[in-house]
Amino acid sequence: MPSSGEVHKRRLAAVARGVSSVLPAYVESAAGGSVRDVDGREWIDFASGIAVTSVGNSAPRVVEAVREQLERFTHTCFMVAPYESYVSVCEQLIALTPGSFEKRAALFNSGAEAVENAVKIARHATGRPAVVVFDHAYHGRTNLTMALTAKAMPYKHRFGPFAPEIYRVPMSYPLRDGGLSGPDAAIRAIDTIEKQVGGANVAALVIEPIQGEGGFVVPAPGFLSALAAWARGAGAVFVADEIQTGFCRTGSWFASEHEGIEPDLVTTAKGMGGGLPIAGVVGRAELMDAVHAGGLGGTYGGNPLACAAALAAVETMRELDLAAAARTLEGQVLPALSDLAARDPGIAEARGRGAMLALEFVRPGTLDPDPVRTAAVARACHDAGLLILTCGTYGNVLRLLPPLVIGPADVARGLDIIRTAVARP
Ligand code: PLZ
Repeated sequence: MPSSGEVHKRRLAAVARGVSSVLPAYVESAAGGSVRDVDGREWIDFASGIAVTSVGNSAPRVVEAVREQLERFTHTCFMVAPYESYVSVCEQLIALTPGSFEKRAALFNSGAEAVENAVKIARHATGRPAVVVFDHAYHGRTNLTMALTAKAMPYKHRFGPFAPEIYRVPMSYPLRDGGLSGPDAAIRAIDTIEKQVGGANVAALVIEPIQGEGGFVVPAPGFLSALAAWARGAGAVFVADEIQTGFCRTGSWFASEHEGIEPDLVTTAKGMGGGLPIAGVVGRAELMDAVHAGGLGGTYGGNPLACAAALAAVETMRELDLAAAARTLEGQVLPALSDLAARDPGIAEARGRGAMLALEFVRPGTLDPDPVRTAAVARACHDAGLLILTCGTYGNVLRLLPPLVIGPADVARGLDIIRTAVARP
């Protein structure tokens, strides 16, 4: 096998520069909680391929289910010749998402595609144009989802013009909005919507219950429920983007549950597929079924291999109770992060839920973001054998997304590496 250095040289001449990587190393194999490169170097995995391999890499049930499906048939297109596993995945989405009302679901390939379809459905069902999104939001890289995404660099810079009828309103970000309460932050957002958009024009309000790329921002309690109540009153569709937070990541099947909200539509992807690309939109039957036959779809949406993987991933989550595993991870990791934050004036806060946890770096004594130190800490972790990511509008958040099956010893080693990296001058 060629070395990482050799592959990297070929990459520079073959792969577009716009697609970049965190590690300069090339993967040979990966397992429950670690990633190994072609040179035999190993990293503890606190990234899960950006919150995807919650059941671990090559989880036994996923491998077995995909192999079995691979041998039966690989692709017929659900819109041409349908198959049972697609229906089963939709049944699982209906059963697992909050809300006991009648639901329908549809499957797609990526998170961005799911969000686009949720917007299509909401616009079609309401006959309204406007979509409301939030500061620090991330919803994807396609033209519509770039417009929904807040951060210009690197996601939007020089990629416009963007889709119209997208309106951005203030988020609840307790560290950065003076500790505004959830209900007060909701009033601020709703006031902006009513003044600048008009409730009657809003097709959908799209929000991540805990923001991912934007900085692992956990809104103050009461924010999401107040927005959901407003949407209900205004006849707007409340869409929870649970692409990063869903499927046990935050310690329950969906993060909406922590706030007791029942979104009209939920978008899912990432952890759902156990490593294979699959996404879904699930929600109120009257909204989903408003769309005419043939109005939703795509060649690969709910591909049989991806459906087999998703069913096996859900089974694994149930069998191993990975929601409980995420809560256990929170119990092991959050106190350690909080301890670091308490002792380091350059760390403003440790926060998050379940196995979606973060540290936000600032210049000591201020709330000024410190992306330079954040990047240096992440790099020191990589050099010491821990694969970890940053995020945030200001690039100043170190985020932890371990596979939910990671063992406590690997977690402890990962935390030691973070402590050492943070302690460096
Ligand atoms: N909605 C909440 O987190 C994907 C993006 C990585 P796709 N987040 C990782 C990057 O830099 O491209 C995401 C998300 C939320 C939507 C998406 C989009 O999902 O599967 O990447 O299209």
